[in-house]
Amino acid sequence: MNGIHYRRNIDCLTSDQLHDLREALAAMFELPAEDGNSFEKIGGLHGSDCEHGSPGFLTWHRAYIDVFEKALQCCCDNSISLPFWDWSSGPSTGVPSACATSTYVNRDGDSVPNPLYAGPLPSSLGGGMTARRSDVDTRTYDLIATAAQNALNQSSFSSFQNMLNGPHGSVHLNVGGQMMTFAGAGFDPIFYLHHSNVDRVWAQWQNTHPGTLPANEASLELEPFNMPYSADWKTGADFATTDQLGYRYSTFCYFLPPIVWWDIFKFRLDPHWFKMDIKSAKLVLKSGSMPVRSMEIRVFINEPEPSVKTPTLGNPRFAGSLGMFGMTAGDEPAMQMKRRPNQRFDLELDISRTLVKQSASGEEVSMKLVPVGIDGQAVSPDKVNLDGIEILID
Ligand SMILES: [Cu+2]
Repeated sequence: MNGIHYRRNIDCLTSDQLHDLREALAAMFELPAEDGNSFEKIGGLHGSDCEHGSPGFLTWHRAYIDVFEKALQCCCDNSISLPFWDWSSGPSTGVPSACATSTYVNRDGDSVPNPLYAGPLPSSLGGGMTARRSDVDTRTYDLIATAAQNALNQSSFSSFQNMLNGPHGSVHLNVGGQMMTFAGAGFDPIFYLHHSNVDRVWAQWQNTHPGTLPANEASLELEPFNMPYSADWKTGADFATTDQLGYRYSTFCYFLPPIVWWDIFKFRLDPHWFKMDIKSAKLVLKSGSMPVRSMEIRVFINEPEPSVKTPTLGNPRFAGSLGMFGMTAGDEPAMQMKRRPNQRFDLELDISRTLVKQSASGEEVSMKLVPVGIDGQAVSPDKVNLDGIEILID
């Protein structure tokens, strides 16, 4: 297995990641039905074989979206991971904005159909595109989130599975249209983001309830997922953990809009996160170009008024610094650099220790980034070339 990839909240994807996803999905739409990676082929598996009861609800769907994710990777870009639609953490406005508009502006600046909005239906279901309902009071999603949180508190696997099944079904009904039936659901692209979240909630539950699957789940044969080069079906045990399949979920991610990068920003961590083993908490500074100017970016957590003068050594609220080694040391003109297409300059800082020490469950955490020049003076934010800042907690 070549490492673990992370599935992220669709609301936290960068515009590049969202373009990659939409392009891969649109390419799957175009593949002929007999191609095993086609949207038509995979979308149709749900109606013929899905398991929605106990045993099998969680394992079958983990297997199903794994096939879907591999098809996205196969047809386009093997760095893609299937994102999730988080309807389980709390106040939500329903369908994520990336899925809610019929068109989007592509990389060339053209307005084109949004493949996250509707998928093509096979002729057996009447052809055309999927459609959703628009008459839903989005406050319903608050009740769905509460029900999912209640499921996370169940100690037995079967109660957890049965209790998650209800809010999962409510999401199908609230999205409406093809999502309301077994035969149609797999053709609405939002299905895969929805079930990615079902699977994520299960992974969350597994983190707090370590142990093996109940025997009737582990031995259940999961048609139509066959063992490689074999006529045998895979079983629940083949899908017991996300690690064995090569992925994890980003438990928390926070994508900052540019205006707040240099202010103190506040966020609240999911209380469930504190019950888990913390694998990592990272701050990622993203840039599509090499830094022009050398500087250091210092990161403070819960420090009341951080500035270039705030002590770093021995300060428990100093999370670390990112050194940006650039082309110039100050204001002198920068040399011209050759750029490779798609080359990125992203820096990551591990903030786990400081974050754990400085925050408590459910409390607000404040963070501030302070750019400091090589002369120790403050650098004005417009001299820092960044195109995104992300906090990822896994
Ligand atoms: Cu479902």
